[in-house]
Amino acid sequence: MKVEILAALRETDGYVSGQDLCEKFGVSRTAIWKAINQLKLSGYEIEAVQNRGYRIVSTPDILSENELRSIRKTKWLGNKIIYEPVMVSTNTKAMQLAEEGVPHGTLVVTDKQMSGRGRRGRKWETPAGLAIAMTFLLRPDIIPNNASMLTIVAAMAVVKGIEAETGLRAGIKWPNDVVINRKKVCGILTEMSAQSDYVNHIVIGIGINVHVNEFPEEFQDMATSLDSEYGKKINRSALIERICEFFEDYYEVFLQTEDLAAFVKEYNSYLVNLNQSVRVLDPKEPFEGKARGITARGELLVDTWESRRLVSSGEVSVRGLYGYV
Ligand code: BT5
Repeated sequence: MKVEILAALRETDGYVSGQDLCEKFGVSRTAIWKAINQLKLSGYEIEAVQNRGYRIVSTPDILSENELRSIRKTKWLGNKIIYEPVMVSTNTKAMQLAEEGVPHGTLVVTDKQMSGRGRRGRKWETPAGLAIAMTFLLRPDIIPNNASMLTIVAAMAVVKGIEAETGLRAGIKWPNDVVINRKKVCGILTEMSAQSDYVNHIVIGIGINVHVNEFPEEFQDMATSLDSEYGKKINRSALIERICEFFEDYYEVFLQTEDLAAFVKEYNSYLVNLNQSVRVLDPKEPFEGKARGITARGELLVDTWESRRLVSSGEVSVRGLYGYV
């Protein structure tokens, strides 16, 4: 009932009378009063005024299943929400849950990852209470080769979510880093369980530095957080909800063609590498050139002095010639 009470209080800017809440949920005034007190104990500031009722004054920046459910506007993403304060990794958890049969659209969220993962065995830092670490579990009917394009779909949803929530215009460093002022604010890791021609499930993990203000030395020059770029505190649940809404819409568009044809233009408008000199860290043969945007399959077009090359995301990283971007 706490979820429903929160949602009811949010429906209006003014007060909701205790009587209305009793009638709506078919419970006693005492039951409502108890639920409101529990919400207060979890950090919600709720004002109670005689003869007027209850009003929500402020929402704490806590991640919880109740909070996420009470603000949820999506159709299917987050139909099931798994929240735990600490997880090894939301991607690992989502993979396990997928094997256990949890439905398409499940959202896995934590406050702290003990062993968050980046690509190719790298680490991802998620300090307690300061970041977003979440994973979408999907069971799409697509061919496995097309799955990596979903990383790009997710990166766009993150950029749009950040913009909607803060007005900040983030960019994307191909393929999966969301950056602000040339520093990384978000990383995305897509993993899959598949047969040769059939996807069992895909998990898309998104890590965002929200309030983090200290980073390990090895990447402190390359990393930033939303709060420090925005200059104000951002509510993590609200941002999660925004990103989910954008992802859901984009994902449905993606499924129509199973490629990024509909997104190329918009993605390229976010691409911080566009028309920049880049170094392609191909393990076999690194090379340099000018990045010219992505193809409908998500590959990066790079013009070298002699030819145009297509770079696919599985194999390589791209760096600016003089730094991370
Ligand atoms: C990524 O890898 O950027 C993908 C990160 C995905 C993290 C999410 S969190 C939820 C889900 N569960 C998981 O276990 N993972 C996903 P990559 O492009 O390989 O970048 C990794 C590199 O980024 C590291 O080697 C560090 O240099 C740097 N890094 C690590 N933590 C960072 C942070 N919090 N902010 C900025 N950079 C970071």
